Amino acid sequence: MKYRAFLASVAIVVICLVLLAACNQTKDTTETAGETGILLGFSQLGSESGWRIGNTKSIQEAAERAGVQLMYENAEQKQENQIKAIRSFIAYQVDVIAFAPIVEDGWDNVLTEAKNAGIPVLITDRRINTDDENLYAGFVGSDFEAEGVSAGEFLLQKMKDAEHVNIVEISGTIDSTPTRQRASGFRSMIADDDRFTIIESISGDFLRSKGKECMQALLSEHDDIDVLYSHNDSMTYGAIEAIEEAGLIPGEDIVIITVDGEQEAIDLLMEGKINCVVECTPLIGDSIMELAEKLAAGEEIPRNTYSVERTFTEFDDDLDALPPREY
Ligand code: GYE
Repeated sequence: MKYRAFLASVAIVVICLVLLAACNQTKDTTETAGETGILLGFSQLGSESGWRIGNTKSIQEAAERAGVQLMYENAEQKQENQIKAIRSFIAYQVDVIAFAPIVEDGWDNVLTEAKNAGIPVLITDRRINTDDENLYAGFVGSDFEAEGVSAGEFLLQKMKDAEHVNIVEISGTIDSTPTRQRASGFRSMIADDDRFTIIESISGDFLRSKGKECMQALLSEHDDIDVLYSHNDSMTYGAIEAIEEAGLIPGEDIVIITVDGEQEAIDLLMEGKINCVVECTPLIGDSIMELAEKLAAGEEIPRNTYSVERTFTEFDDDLDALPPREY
């Protein structure tokens, strides 16, 4: 009898210890991984533009709102840094990896490593080029082809009575999705109309300083530029400086089409220095968190989640009434 009582008390002590250990474990996970218990590794490609700064802010604020713990790495414009960051997320065994790929090629190896580690991957903002679509769960961001089409549509409307139109293009980062698709969408609208000629296209890498340098070079080579199509607002600000320094009037002597829709670009549109702003929103933080939560729960997500966007032009009569932009 005494022996049985002894065994019973040992069993009770063991059960108590197990329960205590379990409680502690739950507590640890909550403390280290935010309210939802989700740890998200996010590799941002850099901080090259106002758009990018807005994108980073949107992601950081959304993570906090959602109670998602964010491991954030900025790759300073280098693909190798993004690959390193993704490898560190894998080593850390995060629940979900998200990243904005600077260029399209060269991701297969690191994404295979993530897949082998059983970590789902969400591609944000730009796209990747891969033969194995199973290397990532889905994409969230903008439709850059549609943005290029909108830029072309505006030009057709603006130039409906023109006889001939010489266009220069300042494109974004070479081999990146927005550069490729903003160029092709735009061309698809004007290709069949031989009044339009793209006399030169050069890359300004989405940077304001390079936008200025590119425009200076373009103005020194051509004295017959009618239109500037610039792939982002930052480069456009630089180009406007160059145009003004050359004694020309932006928006009048040279029609300007830009992409992103930062507050500064909308202000310049209202001042008449820009003629068309194609919106591309960086405010995708909440969507990223929603999708990451689903992936962490083992749920399927849509292959593509696109932002809803519009185009602002000099023909609009609601520009004064627009709410302040958040980027
Ligand atoms: O247009 C530009 C930024 O990938 C859509 O990158 C993004 C682009 C955006 O530097 O301003």
